[in-house]
Amino acid sequence: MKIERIDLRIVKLPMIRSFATSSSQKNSQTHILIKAYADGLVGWGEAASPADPFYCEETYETCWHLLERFLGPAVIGREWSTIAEFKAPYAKVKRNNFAKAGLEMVAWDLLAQAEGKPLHALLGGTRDEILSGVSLGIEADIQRTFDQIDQYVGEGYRRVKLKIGPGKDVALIAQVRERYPDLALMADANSAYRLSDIPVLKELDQFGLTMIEQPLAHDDIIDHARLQVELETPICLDESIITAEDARKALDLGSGRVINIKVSRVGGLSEAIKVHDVCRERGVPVWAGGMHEMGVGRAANVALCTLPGFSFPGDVSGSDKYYVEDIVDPPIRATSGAIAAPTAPGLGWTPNEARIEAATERFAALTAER
Ligand code: OSB
Ligand code: MG
Repeated sequence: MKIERIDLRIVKLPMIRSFATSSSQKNSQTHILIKAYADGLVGWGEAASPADPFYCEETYETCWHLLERFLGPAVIGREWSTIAEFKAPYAKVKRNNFAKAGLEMVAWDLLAQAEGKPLHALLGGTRDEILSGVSLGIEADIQRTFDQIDQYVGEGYRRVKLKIGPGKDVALIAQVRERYPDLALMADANSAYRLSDIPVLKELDQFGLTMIEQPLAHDDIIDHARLQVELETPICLDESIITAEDARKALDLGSGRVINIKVSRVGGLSEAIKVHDVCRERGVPVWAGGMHEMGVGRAANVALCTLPGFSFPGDVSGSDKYYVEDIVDPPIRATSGAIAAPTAPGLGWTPNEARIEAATERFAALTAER
């Protein structure tokens, strides 16, 4: 297989509703869609970096720079037949994982199409449907949170994740738990607390949360281990886990009991599988996080969730949870809180080129001659 040309597009889509975390607020998403031409096939990928460097250090502008200047040129015109061979020419590029994840996704899509298999089959998936939850942003008014929970639980989603932060935590969770005593509920702090907040975090123990995601610093696994011994609620790590080695070290230290695996954060599906495998060897459950991916990136998330270690519902919801109109056909649908793994070769959903074109803010074609 040889990639002859790569089209990069910055694509902006309005969201169904604005989404706030302890670190950012958004009513649209701007991601990079990557389309590559190889051996008569066309593969797609998505770099789902947020617009601002508040979740991690990347933005869509840094992803654009990496893809246009380094990652794209490194792979164009090179022969490869495995994902390891595809990645080798850019192995010396440090981090920039959202950009790498988007490019690697293209290679997986191409490989799956060449083999005539859906992506999940290529990854070693063992389920034909995946369990789906929803992640809800911080709202100014509790009624808006209740309305969303009513809607999504009514649609069958299997668990609800609420964003929390200092001052928007114990009282919020208490009200939600009182109204929904049996709901599978968890909280995500996006690294908003410090060890000195242990008293507040311990108060959350009374609400039977399935887990609390990334309470402490984005780059920490030491303090999380100190916190975990103080809490009954399992800690789930998100921002702190960038590689499978990070996962191994965190589990050795006892920094958490669950890991959220994001394809973007770890630099692609191949590293995501490694994180899954490290956790599975130790009997540690994982689930797939999301970055409000458009249909291309979410198709990759769906494929990942078919692996056997994905025992909790993920933040991989239907297209209509995120976007007025997604860029794939048909839209990704969750029915009774489950998304069926597709049977078509490759990513399994078809990018709608007219809709993508209409939402494109910047375009560049990379070829060997450039
Ligand atoms: O921390 O998991 C997170 C969205 C943007 C940035 C960080 C996070 C999130 C989500 C949304 O929680 C997950 C999704 O539904 O895609
Ligand atoms: Mg998170």
